[in-house]
Amino acid sequence: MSELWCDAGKGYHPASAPDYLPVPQLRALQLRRLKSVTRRVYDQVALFRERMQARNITPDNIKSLEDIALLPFTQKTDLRDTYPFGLFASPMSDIVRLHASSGTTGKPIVVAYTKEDVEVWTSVMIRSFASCGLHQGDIIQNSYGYGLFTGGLGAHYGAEGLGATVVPVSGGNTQRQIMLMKDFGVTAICCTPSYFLHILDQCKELKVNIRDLPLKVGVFGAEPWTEEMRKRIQAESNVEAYDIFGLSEIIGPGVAIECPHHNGLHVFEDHFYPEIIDIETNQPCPDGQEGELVLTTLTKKAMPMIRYRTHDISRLRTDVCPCGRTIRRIERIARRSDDMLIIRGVNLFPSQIEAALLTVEGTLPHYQIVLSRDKGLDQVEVLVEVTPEFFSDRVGSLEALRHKLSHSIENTVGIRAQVRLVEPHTIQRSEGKAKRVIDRRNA
Ligand code: DLL
Repeated sequence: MSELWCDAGKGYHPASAPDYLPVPQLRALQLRRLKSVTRRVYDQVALFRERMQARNITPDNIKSLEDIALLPFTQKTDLRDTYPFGLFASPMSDIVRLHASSGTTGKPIVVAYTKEDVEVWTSVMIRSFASCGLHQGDIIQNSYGYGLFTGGLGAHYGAEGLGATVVPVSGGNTQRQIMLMKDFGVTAICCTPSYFLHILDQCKELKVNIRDLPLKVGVFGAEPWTEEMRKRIQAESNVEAYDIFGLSEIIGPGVAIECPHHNGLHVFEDHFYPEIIDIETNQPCPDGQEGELVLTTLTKKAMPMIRYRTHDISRLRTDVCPCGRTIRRIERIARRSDDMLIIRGVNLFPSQIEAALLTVEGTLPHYQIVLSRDKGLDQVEVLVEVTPEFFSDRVGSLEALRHKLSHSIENTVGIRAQVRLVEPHTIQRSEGKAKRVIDRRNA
């Protein structure tokens, strides 16, 4: 891609990155690209053309960035309905990669990349790693799954492009991961936050003191996690935990990442245009208001997405970040609109339970929420692992801890949940995205 600013393989030069473009220049670039992507989908993809025609608009109607609101939304169901290749805007001969995301039901959704798309993806991952302070000379263990999941290859290309050394270990075989970390002098790790917790656990079992290793940065994402979880991770290791966000439909990892100030995730908005919309009205929200994140790919060739509804809940921050990046930030994504559990009329998100549990001392950061129905009434049971000391202690202290947790949940979410304290390693560990909720209500 001619506008690629980074010199793959030769390291990273932050000052030349689009992260720091003066805002008027950035907006002008976005508008140019929005016009061009709108033209591309109108000409190449029947679904987009028909939807625009139904609204009586053509690409010529896009005269300002605000005009994006004229364009129709795209949903996950659109990808399912056009499975596998119906939204492609490039001929198959130009497509160099396919990825797929396993849906919970039925067919997966398929995403495609041209050579230029892979270059853009690499460039946003280079910018992501650079934002975490990584550079040539770092040894990056990539424990995101390789394969159809975008995490593995996305991080891999970015780490190589940065000029760092990649250890492409993928997920699983945790003991070997720890051995490699130790023997290779790994300085950074990429994985889901829940998998990193598992690695921390295993280090203890193997009597490896993670603080003795040169590991200093964790690039954690692909699932919601809380500030409380970050505190736990950082308290147990010397790792500075960075939140990275992305989704297959848009590109994979590298849509947004934290900088060292950890006050929101900078969106690479020269490629991915963010909007927040009100879930009730579907209208754009003013900056700062919470709503659903909607993303438009400004440069994707193979499979552009127009106003894709992520279902991820966030808000856009426009206050200046001390790091100097001019690209806007989204607040960390702690929940999805479709993650919401309605329990006895109360709305509840798994991340609220996580926050409530982890503020209480004695808990381990491993939990699971089990929903069931008794005589027509929804019941919530929260399983949480507690430190071995509590189990070896008197029964009284276990009971006191249970009460504390129950109160903490009630104070945070407003419902009374059954808390079951379980021994360490009782809850199944995941190598990728953790399964936090087991819903047995319709069993
Ligand atoms: O999870 C891409 C990715 C890989 C991101 C590695 C970061 C690191 P999908 O499998 O398509 O893609 O899942 C996308 O995961 O809509 C969010 O709901 C959730 N998600 C991803 N990153 C975060 C994060 C990859 N940092 C879906 N915080 C998204 C919260 C996240 N949720």
